[in-house]
Amino acid sequence: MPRLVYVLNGPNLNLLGKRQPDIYGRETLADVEQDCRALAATLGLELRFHQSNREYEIIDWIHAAREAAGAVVINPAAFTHTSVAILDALNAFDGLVFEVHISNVHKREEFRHHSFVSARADGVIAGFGTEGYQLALRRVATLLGPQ
Ligand code: DHK
Repeated sequence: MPRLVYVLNGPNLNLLGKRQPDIYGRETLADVEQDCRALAATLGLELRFHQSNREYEIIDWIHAAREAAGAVVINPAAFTHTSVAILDALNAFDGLVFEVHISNVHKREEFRHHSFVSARADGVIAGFGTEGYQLALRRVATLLGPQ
């Protein structure tokens, strides 16, 4: 399987580090990307790292991953709880899918307890802060095997 991984981030994550830092922490998305790229280099993974507030862009990136990537690591943010369209796109992708939430969504409002994406995900990480992205990348590397 290709060692290319799409790391996709949904709405409002562009404000990471500034919005509700008590819940999401003080690291920015640029910090997360930097940490992911440093780790990916040690794991022999190539990354495409994206964020959008628009559902269709996330769907288009998942479609692009179909042809090229071995895994998608996705924090769909609020689309987690609403988007059948992102679930359908992920169902059209044959590689590994890991769902990441920075916060522990199960400890929060009830509307955050349901995820459409979990029906497709090979694993779900919630409540590990931004470290969750790195845990997901480590799992991808484990499952893809040595370079
Ligand atoms: C991020 C969001 O923006 C919320 O809409 C989700 C998720 C939780 C997170 O914890 O990363 O409910």
